[in-house]
Amino acid sequence: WRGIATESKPYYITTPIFYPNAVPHIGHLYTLVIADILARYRRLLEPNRPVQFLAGTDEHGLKIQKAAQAKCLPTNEFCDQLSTQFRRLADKAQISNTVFMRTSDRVHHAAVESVWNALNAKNLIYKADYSGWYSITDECFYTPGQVTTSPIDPSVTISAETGSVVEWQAEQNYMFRLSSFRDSLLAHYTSDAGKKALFPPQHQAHVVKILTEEPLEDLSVSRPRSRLSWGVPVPNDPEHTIYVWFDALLVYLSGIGYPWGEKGKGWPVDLQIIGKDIIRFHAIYLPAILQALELPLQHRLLAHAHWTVEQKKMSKSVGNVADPFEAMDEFGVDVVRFYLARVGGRFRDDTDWSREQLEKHDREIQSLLGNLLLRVTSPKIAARASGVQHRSLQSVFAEQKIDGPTNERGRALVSLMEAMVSAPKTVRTQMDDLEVGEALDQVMQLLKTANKTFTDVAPWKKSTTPEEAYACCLATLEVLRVTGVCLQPFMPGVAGRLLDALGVPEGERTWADVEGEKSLVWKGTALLVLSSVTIMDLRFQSLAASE
Ligand code: ME8
Repeated sequence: WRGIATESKPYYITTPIFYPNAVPHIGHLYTLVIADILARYRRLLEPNRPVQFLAGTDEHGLKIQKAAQAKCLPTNEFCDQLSTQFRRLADKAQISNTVFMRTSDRVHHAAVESVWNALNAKNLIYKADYSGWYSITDECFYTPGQVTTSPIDPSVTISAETGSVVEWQAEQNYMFRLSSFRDSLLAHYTSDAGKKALFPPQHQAHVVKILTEEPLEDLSVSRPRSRLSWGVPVPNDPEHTIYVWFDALLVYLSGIGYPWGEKGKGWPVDLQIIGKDIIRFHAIYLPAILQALELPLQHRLLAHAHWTVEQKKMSKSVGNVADPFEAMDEFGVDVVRFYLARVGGRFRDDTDWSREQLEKHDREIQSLLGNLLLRVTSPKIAARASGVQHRSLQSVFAEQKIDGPTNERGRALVSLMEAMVSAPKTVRTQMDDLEVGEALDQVMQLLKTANKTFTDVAPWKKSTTPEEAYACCLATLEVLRVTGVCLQPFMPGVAGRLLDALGVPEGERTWADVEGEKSLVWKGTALLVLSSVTIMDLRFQSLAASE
């Protein structure tokens, strides 16, 4: 497929665009937070490379049309009201999206029309009689093999996969020649790059299975206007409206200015975050459309599992939802973000939303992070170490004031320093592998070690030498600086305040400031303290001086 140069293009990351048929719930916040963590991480890693981050609302289709009717509101007004709620959610949760796209926007309509015309010109769209089972909740047709009789009411037919009610419809539709792309999609997903395209890997195998075993039929991409009037009219045939998913998937193009002529401003997408419920649309339909347009495919797709309530998927249609605004008002934005990432960061299993767990995670931040900062900056501790001549950890160790190998306190400090020096690299590797939960685990583990070391070395005790107390404080402050930098993507507020308290300048909070040359380097039994630690040194000095 004709490529667009990807070097030095902005990093492009997206969330799904949500249906504004009801107010947002925790599931939507979760997807936004995961995408935001990865976007913020990318900015830390490559501070000079812009990140384009798209979120938005998917405003067309029968589901929205019906929801507006039920509220006796004009559809556009209904969408305005609810789209605002999704935007407010993103703002409140400190989501750093650079674009918030609504599919009702004229710019988006123009992009959809342009894609339609391009595919039509290639004879990839045709008109045909079509019949199938339509689900308004899922906004898609199912084949007879994909539906079953409802166990509750045998007169009702439901989707076997989602359980939503379906209705038989026979009509004239425009069809997209999806079937022609089966081989090229399969070739993509079995190529070296394509093998890594879906994460977690189980989805890769599943999509390959679908492409290998299921008949990939052409896709109905319009509905008669008599059934669906809320959407983009088919160019030159206003009696038909473009199918909501065909329209919605093109937001990833319209959101960065498609049609863009020769050079895209950021295409292809580097990373898309979606729920596992919409894999088929993103891993099969969108790549087929992109191949039809001769555009490069998305690089990676992260499909996460669901938040549940009593083991049932939290959903606007079911109404079993937890309110993200309430949670953030009560616990604070950072605590909710932390909980979503810590519990939901493995993406593989569904998780029940639990207030108790939220409280537990709130306490975890307090005890591991808040208390450590309080302990290390307490006047009593500062007084103990303040008599030590100001110098780097390296010299304290080098002068053998601390006996690393034989003294228990020395050993504890040495192993804390080792853990601290290796943590950023491990965290980076895990973030690059999209193992967000593992990465956060690693940071919390380092904080645990630091807390334990502080207790073991006990700088407040007379039996601990002033040199040991001094080294313990410096090492702890350095751990706080490193974890503060690493935690910025997860808890921008808490991490920012921590780094402020430590006196770390705004311009020294990138990944390069904690990993590599600028960070501490542990060599044998000597610690080479580079410029970044001097900041901690000075901070500690000024804390001690102010007592
Ligand atoms: O599907 N747990 O919109 P939607 C985790 N408009 N994530 C959840 C969730 C849950 N219980 N419930 C929803 C649509 N989500 C289409 C998308 S994209 C071109 C069009 C999240 O409002 C998750 O990301 O039903 C899921 O994929 C998305 O919200 C579905 O939102």
